[in-house]
Amino acid sequence: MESDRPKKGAEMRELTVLENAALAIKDGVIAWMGKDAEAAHLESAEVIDAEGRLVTPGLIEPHTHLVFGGSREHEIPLKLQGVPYLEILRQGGGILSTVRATRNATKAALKLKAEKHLDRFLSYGVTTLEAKSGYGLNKETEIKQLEVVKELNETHPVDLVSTFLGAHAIPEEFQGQSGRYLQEMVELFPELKARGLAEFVDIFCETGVFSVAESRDFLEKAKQAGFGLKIHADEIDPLGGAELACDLGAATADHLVAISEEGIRRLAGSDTIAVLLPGTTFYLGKDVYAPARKLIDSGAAVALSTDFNPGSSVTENIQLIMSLAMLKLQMTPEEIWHAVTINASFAIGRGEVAGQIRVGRAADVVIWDAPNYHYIPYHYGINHTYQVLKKGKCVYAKRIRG
Ligand code: IZC
Ligand code: ZN
Repeated sequence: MESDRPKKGAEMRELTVLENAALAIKDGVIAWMGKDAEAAHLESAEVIDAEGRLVTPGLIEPHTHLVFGGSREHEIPLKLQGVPYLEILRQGGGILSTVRATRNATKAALKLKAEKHLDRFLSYGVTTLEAKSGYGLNKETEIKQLEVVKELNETHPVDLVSTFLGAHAIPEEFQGQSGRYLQEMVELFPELKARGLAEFVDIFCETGVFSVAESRDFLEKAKQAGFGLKIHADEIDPLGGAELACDLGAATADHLVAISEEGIRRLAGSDTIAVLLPGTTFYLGKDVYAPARKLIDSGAAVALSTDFNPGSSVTENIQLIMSLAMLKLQMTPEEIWHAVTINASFAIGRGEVAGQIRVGRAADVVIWDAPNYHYIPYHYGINHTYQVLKKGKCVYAKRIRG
């Protein structure tokens, strides 16, 4: 999948498979790859025999709400009664319920909990992951969340990329005053930049949350302050979030279930990556999924993600998302592998360092308990990882009994 830019449209099906291959790792970096038969000249301190298993780049997860307090299983009865996601939020539940729990949690408790989720992502083959704030909705707690991401990045094997999502909802104390609230969040930009607490700024552009006009103004200020841009766009209602992402040169437009024809055309002609989250559509019980085929067939670059969060997609299993992409988005296995590796890496500003097995790059690779790459989305709902290597070191291994 070697490429210096994301793969767009039909390029997402150009996948090279080396059969009977070997990979040499030196000082955590990929030093050589080729046919096993040609590897005899390599001196090695340690040999890992993959015994015919599939080896791929470590997976890149480009959209998670990793750090939060509490959980929302108490909202299951409302969900089952058919109360929509945005209505639960309007009643002060949903995101706002998680905000209360996150404000009440200590930093140490948040970190311990986020670390558990991160360990689980790693076990599923993720070696680089984006994490958003957005459950503080005040200066102090947003910073507390972002500090957790920064500290975990220093200690945990998974590399983290941090996104400021202070514009995730309007907190109770600012109801009816979204403009004043966004101004508060803009005031955080200098500190976030100075302390390296966020690389990207994101906003939930949706009916009853933030309008397209508010999102444009907020993201323009973020761009001026030097952040990369992301948008929760056209998830539930077709407001024009995808078009806005293109206007602003955003790195990604995420969700896109309700994207317009014009939005598809604009994305296909832009450098903005479409991040699709079919696990969310599944978990919200919707029948209509994002138009992945139209996006790819029009020439857009697509990435995939769990959208891991305590409300609308409660799973760290990115392999399950690969199955949903096959079954519900009609993506081919080749497209799916691009969407969880190279395209996802470019979606979070790591296209130059992660997402590809390439000589000179960090050896972030997964050995799969699977005979070929079609097999992962095919055998669904379980974990296929055999070993996960981060910078050449085994950081996860499947336990077989005992
Ligand atoms: O906590 O519900 N969609 N934000 C926008 C979310 C889902 C996360 C949540
Ligand atoms: Zn999200």
